[in-house]
Amino acid sequence: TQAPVNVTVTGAAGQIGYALLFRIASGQLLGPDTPVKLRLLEIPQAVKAAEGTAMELDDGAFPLLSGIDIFDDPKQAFSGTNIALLVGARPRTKGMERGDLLEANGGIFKPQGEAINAGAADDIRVLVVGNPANTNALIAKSHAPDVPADRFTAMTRLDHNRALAQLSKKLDVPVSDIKRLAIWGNHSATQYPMITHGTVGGKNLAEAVNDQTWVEETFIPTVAKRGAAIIEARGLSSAASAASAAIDHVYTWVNGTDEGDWTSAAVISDGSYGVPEGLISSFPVTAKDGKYEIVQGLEIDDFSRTRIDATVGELAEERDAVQKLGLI
Ligand code: NAX
Repeated sequence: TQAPVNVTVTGAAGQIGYALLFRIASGQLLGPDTPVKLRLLEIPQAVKAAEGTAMELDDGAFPLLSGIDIFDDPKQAFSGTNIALLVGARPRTKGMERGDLLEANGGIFKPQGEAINAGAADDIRVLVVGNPANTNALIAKSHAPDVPADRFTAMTRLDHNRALAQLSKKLDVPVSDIKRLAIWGNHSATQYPMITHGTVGGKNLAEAVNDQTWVEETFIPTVAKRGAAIIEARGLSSAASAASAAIDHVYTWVNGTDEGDWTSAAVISDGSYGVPEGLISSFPVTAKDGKYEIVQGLEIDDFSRTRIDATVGELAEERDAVQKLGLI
Protein backbone atom coordinates (compact mmCIF):
# COMPACT_ATOMS: atom_id res chain seq x y z
CA THR A 1 0.00 0.00 0.00
CA GLN A 2 0.83 3.68 -0.43
CA ALA A 3 2.36 5.91 2.27
CA PRO A 4 -0.33 7.94 4.05
CA VAL A 5 -1.20 11.39 2.69
CA ASN A 6 -1.16 14.13 5.34
CA VAL A 7 -4.42 16.09 5.40
CA THR A 8 -4.71 19.18 7.60
CA VAL A 9 -8.20 20.35 8.52
CA THR A 10 -8.70 23.67 10.32
CA GLY A 11 -11.84 24.38 12.30
CA ALA A 12 -11.91 20.66 13.01
CA ALA A 13 -14.28 21.02 15.98
CA GLY A 14 -16.85 22.96 13.96
CA GLN A 15 -19.95 21.65 12.24
CA ILE A 16 -18.41 21.31 8.75
CA GLY A 17 -15.41 19.63 10.37
CA TYR A 18 -17.70 17.12 12.03
CA ALA A 19 -19.20 16.09 8.70
CA LEU A 20 -15.97 16.36 6.71
CA LEU A 21 -13.59 14.35 8.87
CA PHE A 22 -15.62 11.15 8.65
CA ARG A 23 -15.81 11.40 4.87
CA ILE A 24 -12.02 11.86 4.69
CA ALA A 25 -11.36 8.99 7.10
CA SER A 26 -13.59 6.67 5.05
CA GLY A 27 -11.46 7.29 1.95
CA GLN A 28 -13.78 9.53 -0.04
CA LEU A 29 -11.35 12.44 -0.33
CA LEU A 30 -8.58 10.59 -2.16
CA GLY A 31 -10.06 7.22 -3.05
CA PRO A 32 -10.17 3.71 -1.57
CA ASP A 33 -6.46 2.93 -1.98
CA THR A 34 -4.98 5.94 -0.21
CA PRO A 35 -4.40 5.94 3.56
CA VAL A 36 -4.66 9.34 5.24
CA LYS A 37 -3.17 10.91 8.32
CA LEU A 38 -5.27 13.70 9.83
CA ARG A 39 -3.75 16.84 11.32
CA LEU A 40 -6.42 18.90 13.05
CA LEU A 41 -5.98 22.60 13.80
CA GLU A 42 -8.21 24.39 16.27
CA ILE A 43 -8.04 27.42 18.51
CA PRO A 44 -6.99 26.51 22.08
CA GLN A 45 -10.56 26.80 23.47
CA ALA A 46 -11.81 24.22 20.96
CA VAL A 47 -8.99 21.68 21.21
CA LYS A 48 -10.93 19.61 23.73
CA ALA A 49 -13.93 19.43 21.39
CA ALA A 50 -11.59 18.40 18.54
CA GLU A 51 -10.27 15.64 20.81
CA GLY A 52 -13.84 14.44 21.19
CA THR A 53 -14.27 14.28 17.43
CA ALA A 54 -10.94 12.42 17.21
CA MET A 55 -12.24 9.87 19.74
CA GLU A 56 -15.25 9.27 17.50
CA LEU A 57 -12.97 8.95 14.48
CA ASP A 58 -11.04 6.27 16.37
CA ASP A 59 -14.35 4.56 17.09
CA GLY A 60 -15.14 4.51 13.38
CA ALA A 61 -12.28 1.97 13.01
CA PHE A 62 -11.57 3.28 9.50
CA PRO A 63 -9.06 1.02 7.75
CA LEU A 64 -7.59 3.97 5.78
CA LEU A 65 -7.10 6.28 8.77
CA SER A 66 -3.51 5.91 9.88
CA GLY A 67 -3.42 8.54 12.63
CA ILE A 68 -4.82 11.78 14.05
CA ASP A 69 -2.83 14.64 15.57
CA ILE A 70 -4.39 17.76 17.08
CA PHE A 71 -2.72 21.18 17.21
CA ASP A 72 -3.42 24.76 18.21
CA ASP A 73 -0.32 26.02 16.37
CA PRO A 74 -0.48 26.47 12.58
CA LYS A 75 3.28 25.87 12.12
CA GLN A 76 2.90 22.37 13.54
CA ALA A 77 -0.45 21.66 11.92
CA PHE A 78 0.81 22.37 8.38
CA SER A 79 4.21 20.75 8.78
CA GLY A 80 4.65 18.18 6.00
CA THR A 81 1.03 18.46 4.91
CA ASN A 82 -0.07 17.49 1.39
CA ILE A 83 -3.67 18.71 1.47
CA ALA A 84 -4.92 21.60 3.57
CA LEU A 85 -8.63 22.23 4.06
CA LEU A 86 -9.01 25.67 5.63
CA VAL A 87 -12.47 25.55 7.15
CA GLY A 88 -12.09 27.54 10.37
CA ALA A 89 -12.79 31.25 9.96
CA ARG A 90 -14.17 34.20 11.88
CA PRO A 91 -17.89 34.52 11.13
CA ARG A 92 -19.58 37.88 10.75
CA THR A 93 -21.36 38.80 13.97
CA LYS A 94 -23.96 41.50 14.63
CA GLY A 95 -22.69 45.02 14.09
CA MET A 96 -19.48 43.88 12.38
CA GLU A 97 -18.44 45.95 9.35
CA ARG A 98 -16.88 44.30 6.32
CA GLY A 99 -13.51 45.83 7.18
CA ASP A 100 -13.64 44.26 10.66
CA LEU A 101 -14.54 40.89 9.15
CA LEU A 102 -11.69 41.02 6.64
CA GLU A 103 -9.26 42.12 9.33
CA ALA A 104 -10.30 39.33 11.73
CA ASN A 105 -9.87 36.76 8.97
CA GLY A 106 -6.54 38.27 7.97
CA GLY A 107 -5.45 37.43 11.51
CA ILE A 108 -6.25 33.78 10.74
CA PHE A 109 -5.24 33.33 7.09
CA LYS A 110 -1.98 35.30 7.14
CA PRO A 111 -0.28 33.08 9.76
CA GLN A 112 -1.74 30.00 8.10
CA GLY A 113 -0.30 31.06 4.72
CA GLU A 114 3.06 31.65 6.38
CA ALA A 115 2.94 28.24 8.06
CA ILE A 116 2.09 26.55 4.75
CA ASN A 117 4.98 28.38 3.11
CA ALA A 118 7.37 27.36 5.86
CA GLY A 119 6.57 23.72 6.31
CA ALA A 120 4.04 22.12 3.94
CA ALA A 121 5.05 19.35 1.54
CA ASP A 122 6.14 20.30 -2.00
CA ASP A 123 2.89 19.01 -3.50
CA ILE A 124 0.69 21.02 -1.09
CA ARG A 125 -2.83 21.76 -2.33
CA VAL A 126 -5.01 24.22 -0.41
CA LEU A 127 -8.79 24.55 -0.40
CA VAL A 128 -10.28 27.48 1.51
CA VAL A 129 -13.86 26.92 2.71
CA GLY A 130 -14.03 29.50 5.52
CA ASN A 131 -15.70 32.75 4.47
CA PRO A 132 -15.07 35.15 2.82
CA ALA A 133 -13.48 32.17 1.07
CA ASN A 134 -12.06 33.79 -2.09
CA THR A 135 -10.41 36.64 -0.23
CA ASN A 136 -9.20 34.42 2.61
CA ALA A 137 -7.51 32.26 -0.04
CA LEU A 138 -5.94 35.40 -1.54
CA ILE A 139 -4.58 36.39 1.89
CA ALA A 140 -3.13 32.93 2.55
CA LYS A 141 -1.60 32.80 -0.95
CA SER A 142 0.03 36.21 -0.50
CA HIS A 143 1.94 34.92 2.51
CA ALA A 144 3.17 31.77 0.79
CA PRO A 145 5.47 33.14 -1.93
CA ASP A 146 7.36 29.85 -2.32
CA VAL A 147 4.22 27.83 -3.10
CA PRO A 148 2.96 27.96 -6.70
CA ALA A 149 -0.06 30.30 -6.75
CA ASP A 150 -2.27 27.73 -8.47
CA ARG A 151 -2.16 25.55 -5.35
CA PHE A 152 -4.47 28.01 -3.55
CA THR A 153 -8.15 27.58 -4.32
CA ALA A 154 -11.48 28.50 -2.73
CA MET A 155 -14.70 26.56 -2.71
CA THR A 156 -17.59 27.27 -5.07
CA ARG A 157 -18.33 23.60 -5.61
CA LEU A 158 -21.24 23.82 -3.15
CA ASP A 159 -22.75 26.56 -5.32
CA HIS A 160 -22.12 24.37 -8.37
CA ASN A 161 -23.82 21.40 -6.74
CA ARG A 162 -26.74 23.58 -5.62
CA ALA A 163 -27.16 24.74 -9.23
CA LEU A 164 -27.08 21.13 -10.47
CA ALA A 165 -29.78 20.21 -7.95
CA GLN A 166 -32.09 23.07 -9.03
CA LEU A 167 -31.68 22.23 -12.73
CA SER A 168 -32.22 18.54 -12.11
CA LYS A 169 -35.55 19.31 -10.42
CA LYS A 170 -36.60 21.84 -13.06
CA LEU A 171 -35.91 19.47 -15.97
CA ASP A 172 -36.73 16.27 -14.09
CA VAL A 173 -33.45 14.63 -15.08
CA PRO A 174 -30.73 13.05 -12.93
CA VAL A 175 -27.95 15.46 -11.89
CA SER A 176 -25.47 13.26 -13.76
CA ASP A 177 -27.14 14.19 -17.09
CA ILE A 178 -26.20 17.86 -16.64
CA LYS A 179 -22.72 18.91 -17.77
CA ARG A 180 -20.71 22.08 -18.31
CA LEU A 181 -22.36 24.21 -15.70
CA ALA A 182 -20.23 27.01 -14.29
CA ILE A 183 -20.20 29.28 -11.25
CA TRP A 184 -18.36 32.56 -11.85
CA GLY A 185 -16.83 35.02 -9.41
CA ASN A 186 -17.25 35.28 -5.67
CA HIS A 187 -18.74 32.74 -3.25
CA SER A 188 -21.35 35.31 -2.21
CA ALA A 189 -24.79 36.47 -3.26
CA THR A 190 -23.25 38.13 -6.37
CA GLN A 191 -22.01 34.81 -7.83
CA TYR A 192 -23.18 33.95 -11.34
CA PRO A 193 -24.28 30.41 -12.16
CA MET A 194 -24.04 30.19 -15.96
CA ILE A 195 -26.06 27.64 -17.94
CA THR A 196 -25.41 29.10 -21.41
CA HIS A 197 -22.80 26.50 -22.39
CA GLY A 198 -24.30 23.67 -20.37
CA THR A 199 -25.63 20.45 -21.81
CA VAL A 200 -28.31 18.01 -20.72
CA GLY A 201 -28.30 14.59 -22.31
CA GLY A 202 -26.10 16.10 -25.05
CA LYS A 203 -28.48 18.99 -25.85
CA ASN A 204 -27.92 22.65 -24.93
CA LEU A 205 -28.99 23.30 -21.34
CA ALA A 206 -30.27 26.86 -21.83
CA GLU A 207 -32.44 25.67 -24.75
CA ALA A 208 -33.75 22.77 -22.68
CA VAL A 209 -34.68 25.17 -19.87
CA ASN A 210 -36.06 27.69 -22.38
CA ASP A 211 -37.25 30.08 -19.69
CA GLN A 212 -35.06 33.16 -19.17
CA THR A 213 -37.51 34.55 -16.59
CA TRP A 214 -37.03 31.41 -14.48
CA VAL A 215 -33.27 31.68 -14.92
CA GLU A 216 -33.14 35.31 -13.79
CA GLU A 217 -35.90 35.41 -11.19
CA THR A 218 -35.81 31.93 -9.69
CA PHE A 219 -32.72 29.90 -10.58
CA ILE A 220 -29.96 32.47 -10.01
CA PRO A 221 -31.38 33.88 -6.74
CA THR A 222 -32.19 30.39 -5.40
CA VAL A 223 -28.61 29.23 -5.95
CA ALA A 224 -27.06 32.47 -4.68
CA LYS A 225 -29.24 32.64 -1.55
CA ARG A 226 -29.39 28.94 -0.75
CA GLY A 227 -27.10 29.35 2.26
CA ALA A 228 -29.58 31.75 3.87
CA ALA A 229 -32.52 29.43 3.04
CA ILE A 230 -30.73 26.53 4.78
CA ILE A 231 -30.15 28.68 7.89
CA GLU A 232 -33.82 29.67 7.85
CA ALA A 233 -34.97 26.04 7.66
CA ARG A 234 -32.37 24.26 9.78
CA GLY A 235 -31.48 26.96 12.27
CA LEU A 236 -27.84 26.26 11.40
CA SER A 237 -25.75 26.93 8.31
CA SER A 238 -25.02 24.30 5.64
CA ALA A 239 -22.61 21.74 6.99
CA ALA A 240 -22.90 18.26 5.48
CA SER A 241 -23.48 19.68 1.99
CA ALA A 242 -20.46 21.98 2.42
CA ALA A 243 -18.35 19.04 3.58
CA SER A 244 -19.56 17.01 0.61
CA ALA A 245 -18.60 19.79 -1.81
CA ALA A 246 -15.13 20.06 -0.22
CA ILE A 247 -14.68 16.32 -0.78
CA ASP A 248 -15.79 16.77 -4.42
CA HIS A 249 -13.41 19.73 -4.96
CA VAL A 250 -10.32 17.85 -3.78
CA TYR A 251 -11.30 14.52 -5.34
CA THR A 252 -11.74 16.20 -8.73
CA TRP A 253 -8.49 18.18 -8.33
CA VAL A 254 -6.52 14.99 -7.73
CA ASN A 255 -8.41 12.60 -10.02
CA GLY A 256 -9.49 14.88 -12.88
CA THR A 257 -12.73 15.82 -14.63
CA ASP A 258 -14.43 13.55 -17.14
CA GLU A 259 -13.56 14.14 -20.79
CA GLY A 260 -15.79 16.93 -22.13
CA ASP A 261 -17.11 18.00 -18.72
CA TRP A 262 -16.22 20.87 -16.40
CA THR A 263 -16.76 21.84 -12.84
CA SER A 264 -16.43 25.08 -10.87
CA ALA A 265 -13.64 26.18 -8.56
CA ALA A 266 -12.24 29.51 -7.44
CA VAL A 267 -8.67 29.60 -8.76
CA ILE A 268 -6.10 32.29 -9.36
CA SER A 269 -7.01 34.34 -12.43
CA ASP A 270 -4.52 34.61 -15.29
CA GLY A 271 -6.59 37.45 -16.77
CA SER A 272 -8.93 35.11 -18.66
CA TYR A 273 -12.35 36.57 -19.55
CA GLY A 274 -11.29 39.99 -18.29
CA VAL A 275 -11.03 38.80 -14.67
CA PRO A 276 -8.10 40.79 -13.24
CA GLU A 277 -4.96 38.71 -12.92
CA GLY A 278 -4.27 37.55 -9.37
CA LEU A 279 -7.87 37.50 -8.10
CA ILE A 280 -9.10 34.16 -6.75
CA SER A 281 -12.28 33.90 -8.78
CA SER A 282 -14.60 31.04 -9.64
CA PHE A 283 -14.40 29.87 -13.24
CA PRO A 284 -15.44 26.88 -15.29
CA VAL A 285 -12.49 24.56 -14.79
CA THR A 286 -11.21 21.19 -15.89
CA ALA A 287 -8.78 19.13 -13.84
CA LYS A 288 -6.00 17.05 -15.37
CA ASP A 289 -2.74 15.65 -13.99
CA GLY A 290 -3.50 17.16 -10.59
CA LYS A 291 -4.05 20.69 -11.90
CA TYR A 292 -7.14 22.86 -12.26
CA GLU A 293 -7.21 24.77 -15.58
CA ILE A 294 -9.61 27.54 -16.59
CA VAL A 295 -11.77 26.49 -19.57
CA GLN A 296 -10.75 28.78 -22.43
CA GLY A 297 -12.48 30.24 -25.47
CA LEU A 298 -16.09 30.40 -24.27
CA GLU A 299 -18.27 33.02 -25.88
CA ILE A 300 -19.72 35.30 -23.20
CA ASP A 301 -23.13 36.79 -24.03
CA ASP A 302 -24.18 40.26 -22.80
CA PHE A 303 -26.25 38.99 -19.88
CA SER A 304 -23.39 36.81 -18.65
CA ARG A 305 -20.89 39.66 -19.15
CA THR A 306 -22.89 41.96 -16.86
CA ARG A 307 -23.21 39.28 -14.18
CA ILE A 308 -19.54 38.28 -14.35
CA ASP A 309 -18.41 41.90 -14.17
CA ALA A 310 -20.57 42.51 -11.08
CA THR A 311 -19.29 39.55 -9.07
CA VAL A 312 -15.67 40.08 -10.16
CA GLY A 313 -16.04 43.77 -9.24
CA GLU A 314 -16.95 42.68 -5.72
CA LEU A 315 -13.83 40.49 -5.55
CA ALA A 316 -11.67 43.41 -6.68
CA GLU A 317 -13.21 45.58 -3.92
CA GLU A 318 -12.43 42.91 -1.31
CA ARG A 319 -8.87 42.71 -2.62
CA ASP A 320 -8.48 46.50 -2.41
CA ALA A 321 -9.86 46.46 1.15
CA VAL A 322 -7.39 43.80 2.37
CA GLN A 323 -4.59 45.59 0.54
CA LYS A 324 -5.43 48.80 2.45
CA LEU A 325 -5.41 46.83 5.70
CA GLY A 326 -1.91 45.58 4.86
CA LEU A 327 -3.11 41.96 4.76
CA ILE A 328 -1.75 41.17 1.30
P1 NAX B 1 -18.32 26.52 12.97
O1 NAX B 1 -18.43 27.82 13.68
O2 NAX B 1 -19.20 25.38 13.36
O3 NAX B 1 -16.82 26.00 13.08
C1 NAX B 1 -15.72 26.80 12.82
C2 NAX B 1 -14.56 26.26 13.65
O4 NAX B 1 -13.39 26.97 13.27
C3 NAX B 1 -14.75 26.44 15.16
O5 NAX B 1 -14.58 25.20 15.81
C4 NAX B 1 -13.64 27.43 15.53
O6 NAX B 1 -13.10 27.17 16.82
C5 NAX B 1 -12.61 27.13 14.43
N1 NAX B 1 -11.63 28.21 14.23
C6 NAX B 1 -11.80 29.54 14.34
N2 NAX B 1 -10.64 30.18 14.14
C7 NAX B 1 -9.70 29.24 13.89
C8 NAX B 1 -8.31 29.27 13.63
N3 NAX B 1 -7.64 30.43 13.62
N4 NAX B 1 -7.67 28.10 13.43
C9 NAX B 1 -8.32 26.94 13.48
N5 NAX B 1 -9.65 26.84 13.75
C10 NAX B 1 -10.33 27.97 13.94
O7 NAX B 1 -18.48 26.86 11.43
P2 NAX B 1 -18.83 25.90 10.20
O8 NAX B 1 -20.29 25.80 10.06
O9 NAX B 1 -18.04 24.65 10.33
O10 NAX B 1 -18.32 26.77 8.97
C11 NAX B 1 -16.94 27.04 8.77
C12 NAX B 1 -16.75 28.08 7.69
O11 NAX B 1 -17.24 27.62 6.44
C13 NAX B 1 -17.46 29.41 7.95
O12 NAX B 1 -16.57 30.46 7.66
C14 NAX B 1 -18.59 29.39 6.94
O13 NAX B 1 -19.00 30.69 6.59
C15 NAX B 1 -17.93 28.67 5.79
N6 NAX B 1 -18.80 28.12 4.75
C16 NAX B 1 -18.37 28.16 3.46
C17 NAX B 1 -19.07 27.61 2.42
C18 NAX B 1 -18.56 27.65 1.02
O14 NAX B 1 -19.28 27.21 0.14
N7 NAX B 1 -17.37 28.15 0.70
C19 NAX B 1 -20.39 26.98 2.66
C20 NAX B 1 -20.61 26.56 4.08
C21 NAX B 1 -20.07 27.50 5.11
O15 NAX B 1 -21.01 28.53 5.31
